[in-house]
Amino acid sequence: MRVLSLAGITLLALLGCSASSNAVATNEAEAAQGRSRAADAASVHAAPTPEGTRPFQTAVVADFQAPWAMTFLPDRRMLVTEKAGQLLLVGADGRQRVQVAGVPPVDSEGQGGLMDVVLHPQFASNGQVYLSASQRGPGGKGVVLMRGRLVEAGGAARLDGLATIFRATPFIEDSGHYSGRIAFSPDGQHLFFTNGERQQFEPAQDKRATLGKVLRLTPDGRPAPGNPLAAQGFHPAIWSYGHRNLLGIAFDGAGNLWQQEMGPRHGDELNLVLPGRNYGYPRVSNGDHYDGRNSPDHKAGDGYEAPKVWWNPAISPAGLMIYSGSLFPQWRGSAFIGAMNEPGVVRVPLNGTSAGQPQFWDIDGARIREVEQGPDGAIYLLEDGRRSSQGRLLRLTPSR
Ligand SMILES: [Ca+2]
Ligand SMILES: [Ca+2]
Repeated sequence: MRVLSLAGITLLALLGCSASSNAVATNEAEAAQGRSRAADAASVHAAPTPEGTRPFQTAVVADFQAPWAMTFLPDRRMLVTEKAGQLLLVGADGRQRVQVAGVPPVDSEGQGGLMDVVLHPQFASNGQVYLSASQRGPGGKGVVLMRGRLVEAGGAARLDGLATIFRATPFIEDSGHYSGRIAFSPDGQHLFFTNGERQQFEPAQDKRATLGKVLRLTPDGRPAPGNPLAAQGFHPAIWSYGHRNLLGIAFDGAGNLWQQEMGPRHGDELNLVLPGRNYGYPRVSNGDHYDGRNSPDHKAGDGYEAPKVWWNPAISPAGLMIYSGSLFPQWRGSAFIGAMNEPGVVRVPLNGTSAGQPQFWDIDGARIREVEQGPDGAIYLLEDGRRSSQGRLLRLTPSR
């Protein structure tokens, strides 16, 4: 039985597809720590769509070693990060690829590595590329934001002047929950950067830590002037807080900011991000702590911002894209989220600031790490490259 929960309404849906009685609910944190816990409910794929009646067909474009994120260049080529630290410039057909030089070593232990890659909104004129990665430094490890200029010459590519422009604080000795997702505001004036709570719980509520937060920065990596909590003694970069492991952030066509995060056990969330709001972790969650402790659920009037959608059992979300293309006109405005524990991809219809019932597709059993919209309107998925997935880049186009 799957509990699908939408903005305050809990739907108990016994969905007609094969239930696995020994399903194991592992969130990425647990996988990294080598432990897992049996699900208390059989794993049932939500809204199963039988093969053959799917609205899309899938083609393999390329394959990678544990890819983490990707973005498209204006000329339709792609930049793809691999967890171990490679940044690859890949041809639009997936065939040619060159390793981009100039990326410093990253700490790829546990959940760490080279993470997100995003272009400056004026990339066509300034060539600026933003990367996030985990690095070692005073106090332990943390996620950092880097920026450099993509330069190509003689068939080679490099990032010129790559510099670290923001560091999460504090650094700690742990290799989990870095988050590290990046999104530019539609006006190009602000860069939103996610910092996970590093499996330390309380930093998500700590005013001075950037951990467990959505940050709003200038394109140069400084705390953006006018952030909503700075006058109350919070770190000046903080936009919202009380988050856990934020592995997707994106603006919709109306300028609303959305974010998804791996919650505690069975508390994965899709949130509408509002300035200055507290999203509750670790005080409240519709999931519960992995050590068995109860976490009070969100309820009206508790002072915490509740998720628009949550998942029980957990899906372990990764990547977030809000579709605006022409190939799937019926899906314009929908959020797409990769899923790793229940491997596949999820579509969440958005209507203004509310969310509808999610739709789930199994993609050959692959854990999906990243979701991207191509310049052609196709939907691109990067497999996680572990367990049931091979690290391939898949292209989804409408079924013929
Ligand atoms: Ca991306
Ligand atoms: Ca709870």
